[in-house]
Amino acid sequence: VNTERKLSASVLVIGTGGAGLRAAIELRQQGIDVLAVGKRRKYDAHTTLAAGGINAALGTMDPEDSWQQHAADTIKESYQLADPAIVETVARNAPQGIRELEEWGMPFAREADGRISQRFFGAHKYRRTCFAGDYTGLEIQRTLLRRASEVRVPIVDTVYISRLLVAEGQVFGAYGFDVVDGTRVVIHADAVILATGGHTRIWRQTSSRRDENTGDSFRLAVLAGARIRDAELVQFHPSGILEPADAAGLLISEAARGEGGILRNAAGERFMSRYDPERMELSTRDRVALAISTEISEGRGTAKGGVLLDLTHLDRDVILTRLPRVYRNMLDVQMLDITKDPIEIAPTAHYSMGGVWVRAEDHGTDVAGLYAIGEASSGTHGANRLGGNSLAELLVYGRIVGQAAAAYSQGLAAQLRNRAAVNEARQELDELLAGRGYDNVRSMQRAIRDLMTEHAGVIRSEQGLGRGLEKLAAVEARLPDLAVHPDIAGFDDLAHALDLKGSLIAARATLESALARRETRGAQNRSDYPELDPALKVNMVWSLDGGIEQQPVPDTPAEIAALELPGEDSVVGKLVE
Ligand code: FUM
Repeated sequence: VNTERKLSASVLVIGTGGAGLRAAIELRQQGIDVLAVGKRRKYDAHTTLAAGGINAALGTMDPEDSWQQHAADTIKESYQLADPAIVETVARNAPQGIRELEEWGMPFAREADGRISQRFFGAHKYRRTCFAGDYTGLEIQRTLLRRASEVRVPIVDTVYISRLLVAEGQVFGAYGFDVVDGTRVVIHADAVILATGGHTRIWRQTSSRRDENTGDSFRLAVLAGARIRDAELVQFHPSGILEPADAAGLLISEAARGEGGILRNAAGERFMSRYDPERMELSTRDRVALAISTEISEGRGTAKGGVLLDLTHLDRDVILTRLPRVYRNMLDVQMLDITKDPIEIAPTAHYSMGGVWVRAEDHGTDVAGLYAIGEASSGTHGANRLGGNSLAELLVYGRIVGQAAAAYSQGLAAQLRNRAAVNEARQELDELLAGRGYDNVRSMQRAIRDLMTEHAGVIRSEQGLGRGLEKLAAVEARLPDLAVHPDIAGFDDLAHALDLKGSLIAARATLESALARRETRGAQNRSDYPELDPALKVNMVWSLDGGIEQQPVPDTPAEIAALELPGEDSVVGKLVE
């Protein structure tokens, strides 16, 4: 253990995607000593995949828009499960987030007169989605990295954090290792910000790449004593590609429908007219995803098990300037020219709307000094996320959490250290590396992805979820036989073993919470409970040993509720089979 490297910072940020970077920038701007660490290269963070846009009520295209309307649309489409205080904070402050990005050089698409362009995304009353082609996340990541470098944020993007260091309910740092050479790292910090993403890689058809969104946040948080809110509320984006197998689930941005793309079944029928005749392809994501699943399961899908997204009627220039990534990706992975042929798609696990339980005011958790932001956190999206809201959320709360962690660090009377907590973290890695097992991570991850796809996909039932839990227990039982073999190439194998442990916890939290939510609401479609239950306007709050607590969601302020678009929070049109 003499090779352990000791690092320290006032605030440690874990995760170097958009959320982590925005928080770290804020901390540096406040003059705080910060360190940002990540398990994948900073130019390749998952944020770079965010495509179609970021929401803010700027009113550049539709001057009637307001932050209050943005909040009302978000709460309405969350099926009343979003925390109104969090939503208000995001909607009210999103325009400031956009202005900051502009100042830092973000190349937003603009109208001829210089206004920032805003386009329609599903279920928004007005055009409020700002964008940079369909590379919005990539440009945001580049912009934040430039700014981080200007304000001198130290970033180490080869460190895998295996444990948060906690004693007496207070965090004091984290433990991990360098994925290249295996050097152990003890990082002491007053406060820690978790920006470690979600858990959508535990489904087979997913818009997350290998080794990202593997449930790291769930594991780090619950082992530290924090809780998870609404793990079951996972957004299935309507459009992921079907093949090739190693790209299954790759996202086709909602911008494709925002720009006029049409969905058809194998018979050529524009089927959304049967599910949401008013909003059609721009209905809410949960409805479009379920409509597609229903078409497929009722035999109206294509032979490969998808439906068709047709852009061939769009102007070629629109495709090349506003959907360049979709155009290029489809040529790259399928040799398909989307100006000439439709794309075969099916729903893809896309976003963890639940995550670590956080307070509305500062995204603090149950553990003193521990904060969570971005996809790792929860409370903004409820049971159905509006596309474009997650990028807005990470900018707004990145700033707020940075300020809160700075204040916490500065107000701390004494710095905590605890040898037992460090020893426990050290021992976990020692044991994994000493293992003499014969089982392997990849096949266990595959087993998790298979069972989640089969039993916790777009449509769920008590029987299926129960079967999923049985299969999960069988995978958990294999863990003692896990083989971990770092090799000349590096310590990826150890990282993957820890990813697997995170995925096991995330899968359990998801299955148990989905079982407990006996209703159909947003992304949770229960074939055995096909109605929304007003008594379940609650968050399912899951902890490692404590099971699930149902927490009522606070009421929406009257000013915002009055702006919600008419229509019951009903399941009409969802056709759950
Ligand atoms: O479809 C998309 O471009 C995704 C956007 C989002 O999930 O926010």
